[in-house]
Amino acid sequence: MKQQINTLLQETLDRLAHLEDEQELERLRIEVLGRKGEIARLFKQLGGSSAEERPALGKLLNEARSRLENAFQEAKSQTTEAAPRASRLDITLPGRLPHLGHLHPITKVGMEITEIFQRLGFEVVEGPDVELDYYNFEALNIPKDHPARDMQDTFYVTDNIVLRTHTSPIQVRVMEKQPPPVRIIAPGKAYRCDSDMTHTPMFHQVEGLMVDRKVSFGDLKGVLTIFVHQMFGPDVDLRFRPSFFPFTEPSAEVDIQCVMCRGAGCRVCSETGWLEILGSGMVDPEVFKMVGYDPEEVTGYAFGMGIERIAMLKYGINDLRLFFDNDLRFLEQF
Ligand code: 2U9
Repeated sequence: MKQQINTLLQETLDRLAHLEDEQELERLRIEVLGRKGEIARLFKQLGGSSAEERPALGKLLNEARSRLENAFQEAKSQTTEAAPRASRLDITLPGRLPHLGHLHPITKVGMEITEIFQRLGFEVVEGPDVELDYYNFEALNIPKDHPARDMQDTFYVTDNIVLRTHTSPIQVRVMEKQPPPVRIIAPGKAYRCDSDMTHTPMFHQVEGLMVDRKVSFGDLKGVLTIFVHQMFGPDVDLRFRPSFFPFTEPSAEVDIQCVMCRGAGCRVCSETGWLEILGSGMVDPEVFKMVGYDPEEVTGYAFGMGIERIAMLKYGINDLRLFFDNDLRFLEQF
């Protein structure tokens, strides 16, 4: 009987090592460890052995049973772990392509604007988003009681530090550092405490500045006309409409023919046929005095535009919030 126990143990372990699947494993378990299996049969047989032999044989049989139980347990855990993984893997499937991103439409339009001016000889300059009150307001001829300084419009960090409300302080810093001539383009973020359908607390601007002897309003009109034609197409009409800014005199806003109705009048242009795209003007002599330039010697023009607005008009987007939602269904169209 001892021989039978050892043979059963050895043969079963051997068969376990060569099993194909979980069903075969279960069949073998029932055959060996089941209620009417080989081990049960040997326990029955134990009753027929002599009283001297029985304790040793019983011990041997118990050990064989627990070794087999462990071996079956081990084999089962291996097949359940391995099988689903193997059946899930189809090596003939094509691989997944990595998702390629691209620049944000605001970044792209900002680059497109600055590149047009770079081709006209303007140099790109950047500056800090957190600014001194002096560079953001004082040096730009915006006095202490000017409405643009209202707590409602400006994010104050301290009494004399603000989040810049426009990128104009960049131009002030450049003029303070270098003598004329100056021909620069200043792109960047601007911040205003304003949030509704058409305003976000952070938005993007591109501003330009040209200073030299004998720079005229005619030069400003020429450069902005080239810009509009390169940005919106050579057939798009534009007009200069008188306006006011504390840092330019005279000042003008530029309108383009409505991109939706081509000037016929529609809801987008409030039936006027025109859309405002930027502000501009001749640099106020007071601004030149602040940076140490002689307004009798030099003149200059400046302009500024919101990138979100230009992007909305160029691509016919009617909701500003789309730029900030990060919804890939929108972003993937650019
Ligand atoms: C210096 C001198 C003059 C920059 C200018 C505007 C007109 C203008 C607005 C357009 C839409 C801001 O984004 S917006 O809300 N900008 O209308 N900006 S002239 O003039 C300067 C700048 C710097 C030293």
